[in-house]
Amino acid sequence: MSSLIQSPAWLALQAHQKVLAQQHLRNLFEKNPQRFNELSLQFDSILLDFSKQLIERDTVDLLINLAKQQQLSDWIKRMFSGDKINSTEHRAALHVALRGQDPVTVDGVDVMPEVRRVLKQMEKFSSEVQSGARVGYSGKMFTDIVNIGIGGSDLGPVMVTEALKPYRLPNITPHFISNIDGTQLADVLQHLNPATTLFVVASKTFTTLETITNACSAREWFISHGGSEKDIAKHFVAVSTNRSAVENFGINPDNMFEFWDWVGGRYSLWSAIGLPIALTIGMDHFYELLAGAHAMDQHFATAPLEKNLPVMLALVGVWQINFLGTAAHAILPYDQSMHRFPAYLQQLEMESNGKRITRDGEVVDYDTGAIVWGEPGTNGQHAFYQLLHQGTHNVSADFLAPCQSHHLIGVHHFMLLANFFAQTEALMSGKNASEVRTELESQHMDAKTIEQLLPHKIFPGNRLTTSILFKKLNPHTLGALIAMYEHKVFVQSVIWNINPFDQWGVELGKQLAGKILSELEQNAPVTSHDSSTNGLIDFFKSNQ
Ligand code: G6Q
Repeated sequence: MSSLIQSPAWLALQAHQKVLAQQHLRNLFEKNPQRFNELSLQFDSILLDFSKQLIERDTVDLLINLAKQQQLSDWIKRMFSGDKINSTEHRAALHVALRGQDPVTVDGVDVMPEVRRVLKQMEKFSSEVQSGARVGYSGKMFTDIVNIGIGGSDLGPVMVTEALKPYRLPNITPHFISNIDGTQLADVLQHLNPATTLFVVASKTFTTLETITNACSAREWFISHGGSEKDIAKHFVAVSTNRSAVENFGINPDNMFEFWDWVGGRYSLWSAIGLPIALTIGMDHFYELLAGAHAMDQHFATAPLEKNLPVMLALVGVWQINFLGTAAHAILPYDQSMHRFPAYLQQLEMESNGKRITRDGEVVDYDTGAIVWGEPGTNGQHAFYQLLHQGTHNVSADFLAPCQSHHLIGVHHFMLLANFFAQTEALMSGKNASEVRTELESQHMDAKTIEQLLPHKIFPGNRLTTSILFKKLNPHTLGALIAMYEHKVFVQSVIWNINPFDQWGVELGKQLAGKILSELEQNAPVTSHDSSTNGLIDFFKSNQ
């Protein structure tokens, strides 16, 4: 058994769970009218309410003890000071420096002058594109930005440019090509004019198969649709840590925006990977996004653990996963513009904490990261909420919503939020047999039909949700929300003693396909794999 699950703080939580598991949230709310005040926190315009979790004040104290036992405060300091806490890759994890001001050193060198240099380069470039000082080969202004990247070099910019649509500048539209499936490339390019299209090839390594293949195909399309070799310098820029690979690809290094190995892919939207964001919403708004994240960083680094939003969000998650057996976690934004937020957090959480080996190289004997998925409300209500209300699996959920909408159309926003509040209340309280019976009797239903329907209409309740409300989805608030989740993931990794900053599972995928690609190109039947893989490859080849 690991020292974690034998530790005093862990055992105390296990004992506490046995008592609390007998309780129903509905009774906890009835017993304590102060529950919301005691179990919710605010920072800036963000309210975090975890009173609809199966938690009491004692639970918070016990979870804080666990965080202290795992030396959380030291780990936070280590991350902020540029320690190489990504131990398997011997790297710092310094995304906080990208939105910070204070000097931070890696290998004895202050990284901040470089951070500021690239921000200035992005500022100059994006303002030149937006003002028309930098134009395409025909002298016309750029109207379309195509970001070619995948995973961490795609999901952040996609999510942010969608979420901040109300802040988009007129006459510039972002597009994203990530999948190796040529369908996406064809779909995006068919509507574009090469003379007014700017390509951003975004890859930390500049070796990722999907991105390099898509970038080569985009270059061919550009040349075959009116551009020439010499125009490539005007229309293709790169964001990468790998200068020589960028040059080999044929992009002028003057058109390269650099970042550094201490920026993890899924933590990189704050770096030059955010260039499509700056091009789309303007650098001022990009700076506001950074400022929002920085404000959350400061809060995370300085607030007491029990008043700290990322810490409490993380500890509630640990409580759900390790003590209440809840493996699945839904992200449910009641804001259509946040429709890619669940996908973004899916990568952040599952790639960071989907680990089974501790920092000491041992196999864990407790659960780690949750299975994360989600859809915007109210769409999800008409799809998968059924399982949340009446299914057999334990599922927890974060509900997120802005108090103010950017689109004041009739009663839409009130109806949206009415659904948010109704769902979280219903998931918490459920509907018992006597309530269902009263409801059916009021519909003048006969006794036999009532008895038949009754079990189907009962809702057990006690379903765990956290509500996150914020004033308005602007760049500052979005920055703070993203940073809150980044730090949540980090806190959980500290509790579980795992490294959240590597991703060997992703690296495996990058190696495997290369070998099979050459087999697909040969005619002979394949025999080098298991019978299923051989059979599938041969079926594919015989159907070409
Ligand atoms: C993120 C992951 C992964 C990565 C992509 C793209 O943290 O490492 O999603 O971002 O595989 O990698 P490149 O940016 O190197 O092309």
